[in-house]
Amino acid sequence: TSETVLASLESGVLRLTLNRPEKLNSFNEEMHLALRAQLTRAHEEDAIRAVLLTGAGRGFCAGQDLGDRDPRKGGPAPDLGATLERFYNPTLRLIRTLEKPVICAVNGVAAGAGANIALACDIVLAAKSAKFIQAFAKIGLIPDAGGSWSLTRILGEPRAKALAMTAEPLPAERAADWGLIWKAVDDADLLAEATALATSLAAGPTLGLGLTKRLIQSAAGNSLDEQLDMERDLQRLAGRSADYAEGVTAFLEKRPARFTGK
Ligand code: T3D
Repeated sequence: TSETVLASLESGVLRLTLNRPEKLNSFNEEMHLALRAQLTRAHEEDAIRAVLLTGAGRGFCAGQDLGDRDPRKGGPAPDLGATLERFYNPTLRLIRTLEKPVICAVNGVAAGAGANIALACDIVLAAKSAKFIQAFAKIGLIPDAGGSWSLTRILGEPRAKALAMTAEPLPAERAADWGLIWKAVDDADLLAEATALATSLAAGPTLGLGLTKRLIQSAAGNSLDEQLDMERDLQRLAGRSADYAEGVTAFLEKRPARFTGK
């Protein structure tokens, strides 16, 4: 366990709080490994049926801790390709391949890889005061942590390029208007609203929600025929789940469904 990521499990929701507030929750190696360990746990434990990711203090995450990249300390230039492969890319893949809902509550500024980790989550809520900043251009880097992929797919090239090249902060409400996130909410309501959403999803048909995630993430890379085949195959799986039987029974008995996630 590490203090850099606070973890608690309640009502099926694994709440993960990035916790280096004095550095706006920027990533050092310890926080990377702690987050990865928790996401791995979310893959493995059946009791975890949703993940809620947020940040401690006034920021969500300011990306890489640049104190760990200080060129004035001397030595050869770092191999940032290697650090992406070792630290950021596994985290991105763990979020995208987790077949359970991942909710992100962006409580404040989300910059660099911090912004793009938020955008990799399934449902993103942001405090109205939060901003998304593709900060990379300010320090001569390129958008990473999946940002070049997600921004382009969600927003298209014109907005993706302008955000990435100018590093202009994108306020939460505009991010919601552009369809980059699910919604912007009043700061005071963010955590309660995100927790309620995560709790409700954690009580949902986890297997079906996981297959839904897989299906929707495949759509952009598939033809309609491929996607129809995939819908057929995954609906076959969903149709064999206990939660489908329970959902239909509950409907016919005019009562709320009691899903087990299987
Ligand atoms: O290296 C690799 O492995 C490759 C991967 C790269 C991925 C990346 O994410 S590259 C992008 C790195 N991130 C940035 O460039 C963002 C840097 N931060 C900022 O531009 C600003 O802090 C913000 C716009 C995010 C917020 O501004 P503001 O004015 O609200 O806060 P602040 O005063 O700048 O920051 C508060 C404190 O957090 C401050 O410390 P201090 O002066 O109070 O002791 C600041 O230095 C610290 N902080 C913020 N971001 C980082 C950071 N310290 C280290 N690294 C940071 N990224």
